[in-house]
Amino acid sequence: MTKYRIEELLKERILILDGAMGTMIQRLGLSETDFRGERFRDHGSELKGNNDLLNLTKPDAIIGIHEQFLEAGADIIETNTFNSNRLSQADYQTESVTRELALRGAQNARQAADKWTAKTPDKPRFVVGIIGPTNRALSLSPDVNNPGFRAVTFDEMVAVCTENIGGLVDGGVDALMIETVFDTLNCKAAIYAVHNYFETHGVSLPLMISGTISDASGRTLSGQLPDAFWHSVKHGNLLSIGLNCSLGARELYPHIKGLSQVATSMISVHPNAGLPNEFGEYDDSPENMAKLVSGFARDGMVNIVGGCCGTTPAHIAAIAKAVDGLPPRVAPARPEGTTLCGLETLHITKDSLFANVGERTNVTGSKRFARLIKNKNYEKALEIAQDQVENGAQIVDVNMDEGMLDAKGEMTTFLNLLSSEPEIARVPVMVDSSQFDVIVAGLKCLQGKGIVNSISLKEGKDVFLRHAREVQRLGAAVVVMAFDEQGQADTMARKVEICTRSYRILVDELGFMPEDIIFDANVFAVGTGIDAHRRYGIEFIEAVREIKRTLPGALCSGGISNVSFAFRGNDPVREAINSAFLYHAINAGLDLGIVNPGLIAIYDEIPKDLLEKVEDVLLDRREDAVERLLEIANTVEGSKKDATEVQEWRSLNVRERLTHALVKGVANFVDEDVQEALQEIANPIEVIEGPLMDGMNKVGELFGAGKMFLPQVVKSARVMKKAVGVLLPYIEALSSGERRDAGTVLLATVKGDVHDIGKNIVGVVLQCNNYKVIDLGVMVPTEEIIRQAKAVKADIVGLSGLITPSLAEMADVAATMEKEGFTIPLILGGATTSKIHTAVKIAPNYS
Ligand code: THG
Repeated sequence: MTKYRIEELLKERILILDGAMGTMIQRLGLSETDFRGERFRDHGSELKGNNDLLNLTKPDAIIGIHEQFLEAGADIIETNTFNSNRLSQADYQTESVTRELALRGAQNARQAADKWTAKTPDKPRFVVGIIGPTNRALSLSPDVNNPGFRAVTFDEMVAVCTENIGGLVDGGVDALMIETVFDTLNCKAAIYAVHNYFETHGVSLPLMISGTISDASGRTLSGQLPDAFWHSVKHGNLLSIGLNCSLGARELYPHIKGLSQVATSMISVHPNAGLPNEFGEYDDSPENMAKLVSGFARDGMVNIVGGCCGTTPAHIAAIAKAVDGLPPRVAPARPEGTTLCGLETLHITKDSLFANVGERTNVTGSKRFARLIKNKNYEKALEIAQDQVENGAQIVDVNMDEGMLDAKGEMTTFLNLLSSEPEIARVPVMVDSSQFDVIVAGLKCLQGKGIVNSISLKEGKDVFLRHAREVQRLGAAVVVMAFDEQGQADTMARKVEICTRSYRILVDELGFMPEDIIFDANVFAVGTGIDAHRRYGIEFIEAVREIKRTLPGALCSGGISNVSFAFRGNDPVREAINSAFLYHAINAGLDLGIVNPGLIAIYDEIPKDLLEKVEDVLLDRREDAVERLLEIANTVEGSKKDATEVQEWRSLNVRERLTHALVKGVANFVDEDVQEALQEIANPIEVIEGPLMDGMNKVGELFGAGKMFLPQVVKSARVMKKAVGVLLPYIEALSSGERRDAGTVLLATVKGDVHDIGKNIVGVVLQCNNYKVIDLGVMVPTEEIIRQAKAVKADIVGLSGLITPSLAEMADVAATMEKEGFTIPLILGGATTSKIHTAVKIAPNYS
């Protein structure tokens, strides 16, 4: 059911947005006196260039421009309010008229639109109120020496937007558009302001968002990829999302395509008239631009099209004509699973096994992190976050709850610093605190879609609802603990009861997306010697199974290291308990877990006698389980165990040692072992194809069976890379002899994916076999692969990817190759690829 007229029309056809206001105003050649009018004759500072001021001082000029665009065929016109906010008006010392600028801007556009609706009643015209990005960024520091500094706060930005929104709504706009978003956090503040305004004023209008891409990196100024941008703002209940400005239509194509594939709202695009020439002018002709923009429509990617900088009524008329009769894009269905993001996206689906959350950036969970924060050594504290990400953490948990710390201040400082580290900010953040105001402070620093850890019914339903609503407005997923007015649940029945009640409240009363709910059924310590604790492991695992079965869409998580608290000080035993627990919990359906990513033993590698005793405790299998584990716990004590174990595996033969090093991710003996293997095998390629691939196959097998986790695989891959590095000079020496040309292979890791170790190894092997390999690197968009495949006359294209969304990218490359008339082989590889998926989903795209 549609709520607004504009929504109805968007189902029928592509709507036309107007062109650039700024360029049109420039053409009028107005003077300082014109800008001032009577009212600002004696204003203290220069006013020329304050285009929004013309809403008051030259309304007829503005209405005239609106009319020209309406005449050209625009269905939707944008108010002249790009800078009608206090921060931008401060440049002209005209802050005091901010609200009036927005109000009059809306009224001027309204007047023009109504006049044209009356003229052409079969073609109603709409006014969209423009909320500009302001001149400050919430995710970026203006001071290079102080990356944690911010020139504005989230709450200030909300207040600034609210004033703007109030004027626009009172002026009678039909919709709002948060435009030219260069920093997603600014946009999230604007969304917050819009929804808050609607709620407090009892109004509701469609909301549109249009971001801008800064440069060839294809990212926003604050570093996000377009799909991450969508997932960060989708909570805004949007009529449309799109891109405008910065680049011309040609350069925007792949980014609009990316957005179009993920966004379930309408898609808009209003590009510049090309890229600026050396004089800073936009000179793409109406015909050329119309051809490009109608190409978007022909490819089924857009619902709303128009122009930005440099576009005139002639451009809009040409675009309107070119898309006339072309069908509007049909949005994809909402995908199954949960998508979170930092600068890049993380999808958690039924098939994604398990996502690990790094626990180390927690002042109560790590003495070292606590000490660094207390000493304000943020640089080293950030390294802990970075180490976790390097070790495979897909999310980082941040907790600053400590009596002696200003938790709110530390959370803000640390998260602001973290946003300036692209290697860490890649991943989503889990804001962990028992104080809700600390959580809110944390969310106000995140441009991506993060996770709140946690809320619960502990203080009753009203508080729960209030907290949940705030989380929803700030666009985060939420961990809900199995905790209610009666306390923390420790039996399966109570855990399920509380989670079910929480689910019903969130979904039924607040319209919470089930996939944004993550239940934590409480991981408590086992092996404490207290009888009441004996079933803690089982109760958790069974609760997970039941929650996953009965509460559709919701995820399950847990603090894994809690389970082994009773064995503090004995890391090998803790590692074994944690890993065995994780293994069983994942089999029961656990989707994510808070872990120490550098310290998870491989389930299959836990010594059998230890595993048996650990599982006796975890699964409560024997009366004397704890005593028996304690008995052997002393014999597997830390240093002793490590020393003997080291000697043991070092006495294996060289092939077995290499396999062991790969599976365990031990890099320190790689050099000598590879050299020794080379003595034995002589041919470096056979070293790769023999013992090294044997090891990697074992890793693949264990990973596939859920007995190894991503952090461990990443470590293995690193060992492999090191081993290949040792062999490379030998391989090069080999192949420098006479060389037959076997053909050219173009390799790339597809867009959205950064994993390349496997692909690099394949490249080396191919080169050894006399292929010329051209490696395009990681995150390569379809267009680039196609362009290069043509340019280098590739004989084979090889695509690589490790994560689930890469599969869809591969299908896209295949379909595009078909469209472009390629007939050469396409080969695929990577952890998530499979024979069946390739046969069913990819092969049909490419004949
Ligand atoms: N559920 C949810 N959130 C949580 C937890 C949970 N957050 C915190 C915690 N539990 C998960 N994080 C940790 C972090 C560290 C440890 C355990 C759980 C840990 N630390 C070592 C110790 O205390 O022995 C510290 C050693 C050191 O100082 O380095 O075990 O359950 N939603």
